[in-house]
Amino acid sequence: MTADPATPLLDTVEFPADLRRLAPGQLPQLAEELRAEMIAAVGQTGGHLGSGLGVVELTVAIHYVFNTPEDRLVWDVGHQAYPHKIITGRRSRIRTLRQGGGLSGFTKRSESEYDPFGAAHSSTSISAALGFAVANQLSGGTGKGIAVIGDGAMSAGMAYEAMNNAKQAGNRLVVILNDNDMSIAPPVGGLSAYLAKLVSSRPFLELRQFARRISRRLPNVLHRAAKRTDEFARGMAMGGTLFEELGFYYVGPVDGHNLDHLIPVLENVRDAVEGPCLVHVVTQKGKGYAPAEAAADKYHGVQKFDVITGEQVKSAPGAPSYTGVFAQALAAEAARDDKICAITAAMPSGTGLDKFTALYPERTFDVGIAEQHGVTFAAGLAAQGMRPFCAIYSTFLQRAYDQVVHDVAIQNLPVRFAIDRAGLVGADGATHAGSFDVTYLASLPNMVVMAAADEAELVHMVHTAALHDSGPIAFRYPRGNGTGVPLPAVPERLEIGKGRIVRSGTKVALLSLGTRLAEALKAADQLEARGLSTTVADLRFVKPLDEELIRRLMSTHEVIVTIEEGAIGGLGAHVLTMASDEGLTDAGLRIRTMRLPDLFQDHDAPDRQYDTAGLNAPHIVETVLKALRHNSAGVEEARA
Ligand SMILES: Cc1ncc(C[n+]2csc(CCOP(=O)(O)OP(=O)(O)O)c2C)c(N)n1
Repeated sequence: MTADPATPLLDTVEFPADLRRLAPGQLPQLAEELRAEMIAAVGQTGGHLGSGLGVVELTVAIHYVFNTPEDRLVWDVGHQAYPHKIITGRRSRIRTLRQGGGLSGFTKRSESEYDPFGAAHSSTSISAALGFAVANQLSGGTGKGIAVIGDGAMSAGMAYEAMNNAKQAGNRLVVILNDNDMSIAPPVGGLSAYLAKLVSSRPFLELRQFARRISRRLPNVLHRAAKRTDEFARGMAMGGTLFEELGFYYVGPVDGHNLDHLIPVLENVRDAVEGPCLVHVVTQKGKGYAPAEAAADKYHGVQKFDVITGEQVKSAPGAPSYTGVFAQALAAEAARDDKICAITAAMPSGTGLDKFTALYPERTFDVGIAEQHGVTFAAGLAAQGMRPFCAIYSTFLQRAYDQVVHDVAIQNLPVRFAIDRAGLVGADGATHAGSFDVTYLASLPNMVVMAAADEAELVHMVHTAALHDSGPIAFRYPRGNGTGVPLPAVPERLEIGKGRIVRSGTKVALLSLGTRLAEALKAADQLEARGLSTTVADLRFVKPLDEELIRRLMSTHEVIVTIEEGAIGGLGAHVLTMASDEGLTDAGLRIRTMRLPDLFQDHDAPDRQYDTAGLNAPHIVETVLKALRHNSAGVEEARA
């Protein structure tokens, strides 16, 4: 295709079919335009930057060579898929990324047929691509399953579980290992050292070398002996790769920014390889944008930024973040107790543990993207007398649920769970929301579950957890900044299972768990203004529940409303169960529960998310008025 030199090539490419009409020689220019478009868009929206920049050429090459969407392309995590979105019909909406009603920051099935599988949690791509490949095999479809997985994501056990089963897919499965030698932070562990060795011990693969190897792989009886000799020789020379041992044909390393190498290698993988194939592509995170190249970890995810300077928009100085307060409080505990140690699953900066590592490197463990291992590792540490804090986001702890139940709770081991990003998470959307931790933890025998109402409470909870040796204990706190309350100079040890009255009244009792307390207090002001005397309690614990306090409030108030930032099955369920077990509802007590709605809430601005969820002060007032059968003017209606 010859384009008008004045027209950017990217303007001629709305879908991969347009891309495939270009000559190979035009692809580098297209890649540069795609990179510039992505930088400009993320400058306006914020979001994931470094990972997408690193796969611009790879994105172009995959769509050029493979027959997407019939070939099912699965991006692991999906945070690197912005260039993919731009050339799969979504360029006109790319500046809506992560905004309410706009494009998701990850792949999403409902967005495009080019996103055959949604993601955001890592290391699922090989399993999903294998599913596509095998389904096609069974139904006679011709499409392949293609997984693009990063070296960080490759540290999770699930990737190996999938590879262990891959043989059945034959050559319908292609795994592209995108090795940029970075997770969000520098990668950890034996696998990353192994990949580095592979890359340094072999020259980048070019078509010529690949073709030589492929010819030896052809299924020709005459070549079998030679093939065996070749494999033997390769094994002797550089060791059979781990991936070969798992049944993959290993190709690489390939320079992931050189389209002259990438395209022919992928074409050969598409056409000539017999079994499942793993292409090891080496890329640079942040490629082509100097500030991101210079600090790949800082530009993994960004705020809006100035494209010329790379400077990110700073949020107004305000209260410290919950994450920062947690890290500081934990460091203070570790200073007085050398048994305290901390575990993160590849999120040292996200959990604040980077600061802890700086002080106590020998007591911090980054286990890689391996939440399951992290939890059982903590259980082992606890069983041997250490006091481990597992700092894992609510959403990622879901992956380690069996370990929480089987390895920690059943054995009643004192593992401390610091659960960050509990509740709604704004632009990261449904996949990252911490909606379920109270439900899945407070149903477990032995488990203590707390929720911090503000950052001062968080400090008390870290202290309480540090001193709690009799079994597992968890505390949850949200994304973002605290309320600005002063932090305690000396942390308090909270009495397990005891809440506190924050404001006393006589008619309505609002039972709050966690940071909706501020809205409950606002609602109490508005109810008082209507002449409805309101008590506000911060329960602090959902398990064990402060039954004595709740019983007292139930016997002295007309309406009880529970408020929490979690799904059904949390505080509301525990309070209702207690009330009905004790027959407290028999006398006509009105109990209402306010919680997250029964839906996966899309990405949006946090305040709008709370409005959608119905968890702001006006919703609380409305709920109370309805329960009292008042009309909106506050006048009591006749009871039915
Ligand atoms: C189960 C799970 N744990 C943690 C994360 C948070 N996370 C998002 S991207 C990422 C790093 C991924 O590294 P890699 O696969 O190498 O991709 P890159 O960003 O380097 O392209 C992590 C830890 C996640 N998405 N899923």
